[in-house]
Amino acid sequence: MNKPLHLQYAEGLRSGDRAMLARAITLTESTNLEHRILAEKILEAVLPFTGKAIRLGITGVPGVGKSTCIEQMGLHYIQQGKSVAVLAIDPTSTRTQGSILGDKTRMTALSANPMAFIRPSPSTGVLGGIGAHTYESMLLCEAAGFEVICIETVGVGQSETDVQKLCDVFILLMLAGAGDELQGMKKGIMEWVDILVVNKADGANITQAETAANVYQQSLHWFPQNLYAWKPRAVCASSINPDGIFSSNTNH
Ligand SMILES: Nc1nc2c(ncn2[C@@H]2O[C@H](COP(=O)(O)OP(=O)(O)OP(=O)(O)O)[C@@H](O)[C@H]2O)c(=O)[nH]1
Ligand SMILES: [Mg+2]
Repeated sequence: MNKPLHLQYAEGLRSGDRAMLARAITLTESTNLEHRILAEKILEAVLPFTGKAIRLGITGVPGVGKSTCIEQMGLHYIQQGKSVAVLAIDPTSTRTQGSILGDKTRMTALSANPMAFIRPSPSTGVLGGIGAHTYESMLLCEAAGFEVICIETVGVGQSETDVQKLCDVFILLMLAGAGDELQGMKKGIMEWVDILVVNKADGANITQAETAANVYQQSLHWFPQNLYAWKPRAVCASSINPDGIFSSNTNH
């Protein structure tokens, strides 16, 4: 007799079957009741195998360099022998439109790497909102053995509030000299930040970026330490440069 479908999925996931993982994520995003029931059964079956990944939330306004930064970080982790899953939440619209293709193509090196899995997700039309299905997708990736999970969101909506709760480390990308302090971000986002990155600190931008990082570091002092006594930090980075994220001049 065939195994129940949810156990077939669970086994497929555990054996690292990417197509099965992608299909399971699609089930969690579905508004169809049967799909949802199947998704819940799959999640229940794989739950003991979740919770071991490093969970990173990366946010910032469109174009700040989130995908580029994730690609560099992802490749860095892969070099250290860790597998990386990226869940990119597309704020623009449903699956057929928006920047989904852009995200995929921007992370070309990462998406071509067998140690990586990149999954763009819609932020609208999903049952339970972004928090619910992103959390479930993250658990599925963990069950499939991914050791680092990066969640990319645009820092302007409700999704960040949810995403930062799901993550071990919440990273906010900013640009130097882009005018308004928080660049159209949701108010209060600074309270959740673990690492504030002034990105694009390269070329003629370096000095300005360093000044901005200092200013942000000052303002971060005003926020209370989190539960783990981690002091939020503001650093500079250049995501287009492979050494621009982990080099010593970023103090990171
Ligand atoms: N000079 C410079 N350019 C960068 C850096 N990081 C990203 N870029 C460029 O900025 C543009 C946008 O980068 P993305 O990584 O796609 O930005 P994003 O925040 O993911 O954008 P959305 O997904 O549309 O919100 C691209 O042309 C990148 O090459 C950086 O550190 N320095
Ligand atoms: Mg992006």
